[in-house]
Amino acid sequence: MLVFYDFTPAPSPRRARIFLAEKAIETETVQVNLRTREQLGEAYRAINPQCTVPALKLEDGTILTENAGIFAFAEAFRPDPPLLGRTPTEKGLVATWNARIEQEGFAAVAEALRNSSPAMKDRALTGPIDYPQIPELAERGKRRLEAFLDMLDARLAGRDHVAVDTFSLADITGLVVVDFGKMVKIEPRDDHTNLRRWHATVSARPSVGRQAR
Ligand SMILES: N[C@@H](CCC(=O)N[C@@H](CS)C(=O)NCC(=O)O)C(=O)O
Repeated sequence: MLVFYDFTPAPSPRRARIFLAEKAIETETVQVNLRTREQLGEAYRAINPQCTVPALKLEDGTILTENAGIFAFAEAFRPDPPLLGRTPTEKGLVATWNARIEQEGFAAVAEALRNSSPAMKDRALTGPIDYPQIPELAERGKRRLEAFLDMLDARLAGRDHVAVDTFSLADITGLVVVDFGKMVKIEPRDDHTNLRRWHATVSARPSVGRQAR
């Protein structure tokens, strides 16, 4: 049995949960409580020295400690439905849009939240080393997130999915980032009509519906 190291309220493991659910890949789940800093304790460090979730332990004991590794494994392990693109061009587009959403969206929310939340004092970055918060980065992160939502709304004009014509990893990452933005009180505006339409559709998928957010 695969073992999935999770923390249900956190956005990064949510991406993996949705991906695995789309593929109907079953796992045992171990919760790692980030609120009590269990990720920094000795037991979890032995699983993932980078002290982050998600992680996925495979049947042969191999441990994948990055979402990117989990997605690559799951797509090869169970190719259907394809979530990383069907053709060379589609694979290129899905990887491109996923990277943009990570860099322009996910990183912006993380920057805003981790540099402002009192609960994350000295935890401005993930990992075993403590880093102090920089309030200016929180403000910059919020501005970047607003620009990201504008960009994604424009991309979704006349489209049902972010990267290609079918649901893909880029939609999963986009959905998780839009929901993560609520943590810094930034949500799609009323005039982000494309983004709102897409968000409602992807949120209704069974793989997403049963995930906590
Ligand atoms: N590169 C990682 C990032 C994972 C990540 O940032 N996880 C966060 C939860 S969303 C975490 O484990 N945080 C631990 C901490 O804040 O110390 C991936 O996407 O796999």
